[in-house]
Amino acid sequence: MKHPLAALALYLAAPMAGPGLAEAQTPFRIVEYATGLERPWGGAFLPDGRLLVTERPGRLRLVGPDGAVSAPLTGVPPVEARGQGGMLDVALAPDFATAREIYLCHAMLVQGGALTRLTRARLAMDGASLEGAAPILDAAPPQEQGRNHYGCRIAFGPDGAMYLATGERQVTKPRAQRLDDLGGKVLRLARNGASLADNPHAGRPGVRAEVFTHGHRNPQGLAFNPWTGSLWQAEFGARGGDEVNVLRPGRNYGWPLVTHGVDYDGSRIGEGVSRPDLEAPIHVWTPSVSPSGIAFYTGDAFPAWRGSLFVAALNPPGLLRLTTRGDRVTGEERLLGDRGRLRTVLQGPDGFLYILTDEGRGRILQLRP
Ligand SMILES: [Ca+2]
Repeated sequence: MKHPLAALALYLAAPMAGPGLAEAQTPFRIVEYATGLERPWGGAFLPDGRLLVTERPGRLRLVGPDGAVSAPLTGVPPVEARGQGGMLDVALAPDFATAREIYLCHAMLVQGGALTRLTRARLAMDGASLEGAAPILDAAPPQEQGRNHYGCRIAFGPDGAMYLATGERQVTKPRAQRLDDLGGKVLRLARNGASLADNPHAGRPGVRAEVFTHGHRNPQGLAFNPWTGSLWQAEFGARGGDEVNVLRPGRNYGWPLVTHGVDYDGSRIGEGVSRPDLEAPIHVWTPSVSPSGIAFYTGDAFPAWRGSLFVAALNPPGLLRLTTRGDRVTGEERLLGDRGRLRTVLQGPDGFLYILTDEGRGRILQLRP
């Protein structure tokens, strides 16, 4: 599965612009950086430049700077790989260079059903295996029915805390509004998966103290804005109503009480699009784009893109570039509409963008000037 860059076709980008959408302003090339990955979902660059990437059926691999894909790592925990579940996100501890610690978010089958699980492990020095993989948090309660909406994105904050987005598991019972339930939330955690003493609901009886924000449907995008320090999040609505939110501690983001979308059969959900006591999204997509992973661009390779939030969209496929000012979205450009379903976007240490495609024969695309 070795793919030397020299042997790869280079494409001149000619993104199609839909009605009312801006043409691509910044020229870039698309390089097929790596291939042969089955439904890659999440990734993290190691300090040595290699990319640790998950495959949804339950694997982890390392992709070298030359695009060579390693054999699956050993010591990886089992996952529940049905429906939208599987091995989903991976993140490095902030002190990875010395601690070798990584975090995995994945679906897991336990007594009572399936849930979103956070697992901690160490990456062996040779990069071929995980050591000591152990679960540190289950987004309880598990659910017998359904294998969708796990959420499952991990982000570390400038405050040193670990944040985990969990889905509401697509049930009629509104889990997202229950504070004794870890589904449909963004959680704020210590490195061992425990809640932090200064969490917004700490010490409240009957409430899970891990909860940072609630009222989320299926959040798969989570990234700190490096300029404002705020935590940005993207989540799927039902039919329409996909959202970008700026998360404030203890706030309620509304699902399923308010949404800009409707149900898949066209029926109304909840009470309308907004309510004064519920947080409104800062950006909404109707019709849906199915936003998964997000990344702020801070690199030097594309100076015109600095300050943008990139969003990998599954359906219709594309890479969305949101221009921002402070904690606001000021514009949107749609790129890569013809490259298949896009699962997530990462900024590489070289300032290039790396995009994981959601395909059985999945690829990593590299955008470079
Ligand atoms: Ca909302």
